[in-house]
Amino acid sequence: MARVRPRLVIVSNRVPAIRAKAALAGGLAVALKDAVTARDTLWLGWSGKETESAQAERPHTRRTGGLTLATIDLTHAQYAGFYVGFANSMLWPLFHGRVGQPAFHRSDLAMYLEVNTLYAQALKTLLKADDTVWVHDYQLITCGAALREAGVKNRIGFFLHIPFPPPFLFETLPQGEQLLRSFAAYDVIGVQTQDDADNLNACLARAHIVARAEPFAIGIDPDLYAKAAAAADGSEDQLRLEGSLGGRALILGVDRLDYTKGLPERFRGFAQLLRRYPEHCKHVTFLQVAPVSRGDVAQYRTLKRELDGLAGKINGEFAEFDYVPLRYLNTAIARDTLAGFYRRAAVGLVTPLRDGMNLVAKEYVAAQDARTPGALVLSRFAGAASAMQGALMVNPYDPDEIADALHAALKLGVAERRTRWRSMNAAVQASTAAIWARAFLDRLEAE
Ligand code: ADQ
Repeated sequence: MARVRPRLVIVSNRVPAIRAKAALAGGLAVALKDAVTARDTLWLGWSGKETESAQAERPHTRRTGGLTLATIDLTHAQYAGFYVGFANSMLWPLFHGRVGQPAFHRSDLAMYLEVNTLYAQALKTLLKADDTVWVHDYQLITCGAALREAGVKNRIGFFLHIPFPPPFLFETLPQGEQLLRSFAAYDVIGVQTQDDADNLNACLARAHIVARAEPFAIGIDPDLYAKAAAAADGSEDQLRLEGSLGGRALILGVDRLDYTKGLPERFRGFAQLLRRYPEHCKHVTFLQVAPVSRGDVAQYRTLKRELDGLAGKINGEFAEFDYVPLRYLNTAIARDTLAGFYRRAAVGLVTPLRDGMNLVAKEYVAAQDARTPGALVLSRFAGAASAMQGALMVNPYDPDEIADALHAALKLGVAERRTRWRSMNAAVQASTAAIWARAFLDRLEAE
């Protein structure tokens, strides 16, 4: 008989949005959908609201079906120091290996620790003795240690969605040992890849901490994408896209506007394609969808200005009165529409300078038509790269390499595209979101 699982408690920076009919929306929510719907779940996160005083002692709760959402508010100072400061101006660039970019302030670290403790205190007021607790991502590394300090004895797991840097980089983090020590609070530590596990374990070993990280590669729900992509055929958006392309091949990029995603490098690579392989001019359109994210962090605003300039420059150089080579949008696109766009694209272009996994690469593969699949050009620095043997792999720092790969991708015959796609699709199917969540929770709840 199947074991009755204890309640699942998820802690992440934000709680998921609930759409109509209690469907979960958002990346992490989609990844955890199976786990959340299969059992009673409590999910704690920040409400998105800034208040005069923090109210961790009294999280707001809201129940929809078997899911309870609990939220806490943060003060403006907490949001600025914890989220904008330490999490996104220090840990995010450092963990992605952006040498020179991280900005450290002791006051931000203090606020990070304070807010992690706040999450722990809020959770403690709601926690039952046999709950399984799963903490997510770089914003909440020390939450487990704060829970232990508050006397919590439950099983607690942690999953890091972004890469973990090698020791020589991690050691540049002032007081980094404090962060390392807090990993010891967790019963299971999950990271995306073996390289991340090796890096974190090397740091832990150097600091004489016994905890060990293991890889659990996150994935998507491929059936969802395949169905949405097939259903998009003939939809109004699809027809509009088709009409606007006028039979041209489509190269598609989809990312949050983030300096880890290699967007200027990608734009330069596309420009090199048009420069070095002029036969593609007027025959190819590059659509880059990049909604603004973390607009309150200075580096993101700088990046946006750079991309605005580059997009104008490229179109200025290569456009004709009836042809615009680069279409650059700062809006998000609904998932079902996006799935149809992936399917229409001859090339999916994914060029992060470093990425924990990169779900866009997997979504692109899942959305293809098996008879006429497109090709994927993928950075070797995405966590997804090791399993994607069928992709055309690039080092995104070299625009000429991107140009060569785009040229090769546009020239591939259908037989070779099918062979490459079959191997990539097998990888996407072998490592889905549901498999990821089950593997992690089985490990955490193993007796
Ligand atoms: P992200 O850095 O956000 O995730 P990614 O894995 O690519 O990167 O996921 C982005 C998600 O947002 C995808 O599901 C994508 O479809 C969606 N998205 C992006 N741009 C969009 C747009 N313009 N319109 C609509 N949807 C859009 C972090 C880590 C990754 C890791 C994931 C999951 O940085 O490395 O893969 O978490 O662990």
